[in-house]
Order: sequence, then C-alpha cells, then structure tokens
Amino acid sequence: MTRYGSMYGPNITFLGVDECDIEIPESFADADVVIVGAPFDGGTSYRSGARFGPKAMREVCNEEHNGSRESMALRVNGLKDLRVYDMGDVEMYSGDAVKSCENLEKVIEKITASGAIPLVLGGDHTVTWPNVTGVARGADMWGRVGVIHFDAHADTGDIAFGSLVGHGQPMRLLIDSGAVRGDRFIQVGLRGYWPPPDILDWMAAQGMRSYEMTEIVHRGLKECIDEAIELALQECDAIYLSVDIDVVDPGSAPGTGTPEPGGLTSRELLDTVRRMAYQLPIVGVDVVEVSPPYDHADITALLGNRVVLEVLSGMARRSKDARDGTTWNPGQPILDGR
Ligand SMILES: [Mn+2]
Repeated sequence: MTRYGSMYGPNITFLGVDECDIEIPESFADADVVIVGAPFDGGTSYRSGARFGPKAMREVCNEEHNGSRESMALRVNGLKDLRVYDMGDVEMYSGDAVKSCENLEKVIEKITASGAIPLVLGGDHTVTWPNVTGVARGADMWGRVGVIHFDAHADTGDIAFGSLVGHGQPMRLLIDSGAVRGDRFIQVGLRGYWPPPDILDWMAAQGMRSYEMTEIVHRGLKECIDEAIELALQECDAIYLSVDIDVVDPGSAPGTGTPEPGGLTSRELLDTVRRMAYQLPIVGVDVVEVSPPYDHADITALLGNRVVLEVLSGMARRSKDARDGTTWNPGQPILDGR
C-alpha cells in the first residue's frame, strides 16, 4: 500500500517535515515523533468542520515549509532536533465513527509500539478516545498514562443522540475502559453551563481533577498547573496531552465547533503547553477541534499550529537538557550569550 496522504486537499506535511508511510515501519524507525492527521468530525454535537483541521494546521504558517523552526525562546529546533515525520491522514469517514476510530487506534498503537510519540492533528475530540487507547496499548501502559486535558468542556458525557462515540464522551470511555485512571485525569479550562450536575457527580466519583476557569483565575494559572503536573505523574509512567483549541477564549480562537466565552488567552495556552512538554515525559499529544469553516483570518488554525510547535520545541529542549546537563531559563534574554 502506498502512503495515504491527505484525505482532503493537497498531500502536504506539517511545515514540510519528512513524510513516512505507516505501512512501512522502516520509514519511521528512527522517529521521535510521528504526526498523524485525524480528519474526522462525525462526532460533533453541533457544527462540523474539524475534518479540515489537519489540513489547516499543516499549511497555515507563512514561513517556508522547510521542516525547520528555530524557537527563539527555547534555543532549539523542534522540527530538526527531534526526528519528526508526518504520515499523512488516517482514513476517517465522518459517517462511520466506529470504523474511523478503529482505523485511528491501530495507527496510534503501531506508532507508539515503535517507540515514537504520536502527535495527532484533529478532528473533533472523539479522536482522543482511540488516541489514548492506542497509546496505552502500544506503550504497554494500560492504566498508567496520566492525561492532561485542556478544554472548555469536560467531554465526559453519557449517551448523546443514541451513541457513546462522539466528541462529548471520549473521556468517559477512556476512564470506563480502564485505559486511564479517573484520578489521574486532569482537566484545565472548563467553564460555562455544560456538563450538568449528574455528570459532574460521575466525574467526582471517578476522582477526576477538573480546574474550572473561576478556580484558575482565583488561584492563578501557575499554581494550578504546578499542582496538575505534580498529580499527573503520581503512579503513572507518562503523560498524554490533549488540547482542545476551545480552551482558548473564542475571541482568540473563533474557528471551533462549540465556542464558550471566557477562556484562556493564546499566550497562556502556549506558555502552559511549552512548560508541560519541557517538564513532563510526554507519550502522546493531540490538538483538536480546529474548525476552519468558522475561522477568521486563520487565527485558530495558526494557534493550533503554534501549539504543535511549542510542544515539539519543549520536548526538544527537554532532550537537549537531559543530554547536556543544562537547564532552560525562561528569564534569559534572547540575545544573551549569542
Ligand atoms: Mn471542547
């Protein structure tokens, strides 16, 4: 089988990184990270369009698509210092949620079992169910992967529209299956008027730790994230990072299916994911719910692209510091020592 490429639009890779073929293990044998497109929006409860998220996040940056991005802040090149490939999209027909999720889970398990980190471009949040399941299987970490989940919504819903497979339920499926412990499932950025009290009661019974925006603003983001980082790793081997772009305020991330006012700023999200990628052993990542038909001037697609770059740069700096015995100092002036 030849490489599937992109389900929609031209066959391009994330900012021009090398391509690989999931059917040819040698093509990604030396990978640190494999980027995967999951162009599925059949799980949306409201307005669709996230199937075009992978395409938009891959192509949005105006700089040359040369597979290279030097981070000024971190002094590393997330696309070059790590060995990053883009395998293209998984075939995910939005009219068949179960088959689409099966296809994705197999790919994620394969990537993880090869020793690489899958970085998934969504798609709606349904994809986190097969993503984390595939990681927990492929890395042999069933029940020992901590999840840090950025979102306006808890996504722990019960049956909706007659189905348990949808973008409002993946976190419930992951806890119910035992792939992730409820008490190592951490959520950041919840707000608004969903879920209702019975679902919050279910979440409490699982021991989940959910930081709603009011707590985050009252205590300060840094204090909450310090706490989340400490909790996530207790009795867990690695962390899966799931970023729903709607964790950011719709003013800065309008291109999404279910916006909720009052979220994080772009700055806060980028700083936080960079810090997490630097401080935590990451075993999988997804960036979901970028919905280009609702975007304006590529604001949201560009934010998704930058979340990916900050995660990769943070991981690259983590590897570099481990190798060189150095420590990243965020307060260092960028021209210092050059
Ligand atoms: Mn959401």
